[in-house]
Amino acid sequence: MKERIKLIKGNIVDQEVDAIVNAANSSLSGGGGVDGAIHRAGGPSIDEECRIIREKQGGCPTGHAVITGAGNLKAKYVIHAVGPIWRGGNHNEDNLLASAYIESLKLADEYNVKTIAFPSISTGAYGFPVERAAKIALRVVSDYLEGSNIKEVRFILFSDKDYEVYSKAYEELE
Ligand code: AR6
Repeated sequence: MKERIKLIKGNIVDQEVDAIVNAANSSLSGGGGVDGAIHRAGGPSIDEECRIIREKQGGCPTGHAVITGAGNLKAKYVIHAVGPIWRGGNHNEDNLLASAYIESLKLADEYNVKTIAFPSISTGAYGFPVERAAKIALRVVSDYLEGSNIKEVRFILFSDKDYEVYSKAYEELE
């Protein structure tokens, strides 16, 4: 289902989609990168909802995702996905990254989301090599879409380099 995937160079907070995905951490306590940008643009209600989830279930384990409203953003929801910290590649990082994408998509389907935008999860502060991450992300999303009602998945790439890497992986995707 690669035809339902779009690659866009830009800032995730500007996307007009039903849901945007945050590259969060397991304590859901905010941070830099995508997380900082989303919390800044979305306003305090997102942080407040994250705090309630944290109190209820103690955060969000790596490879999982939780959903909140999107405050002042154009989207309806923010899906907070927790990707793995890169530790050399032999610590289940590939599966945990795949899982972060799949769990986000499952939540999206549950909430009847038709359009969703992902950042390149784990490839910033968490250090996952972007070439490897791009292949995994595009493969699992494309496979997942076969059985899903989601109409469009956007990957929002922040740099020219990341856009090129994802474009190459997209071309190679069957
Ligand atoms: N829109 C789209 N992509 C962006 C944006 C943006 N506004 N800002 C950065 N990127 P990162 P991670 C790119 O570090 O590696 C946070 O502190 C960025 O260039 O945001 O999963 C959290 O709280 C990179 O390519 O996420 C966690 O503690 C990609 O998004 C930790 O960082 C992901 O970079 C998560 O680290």
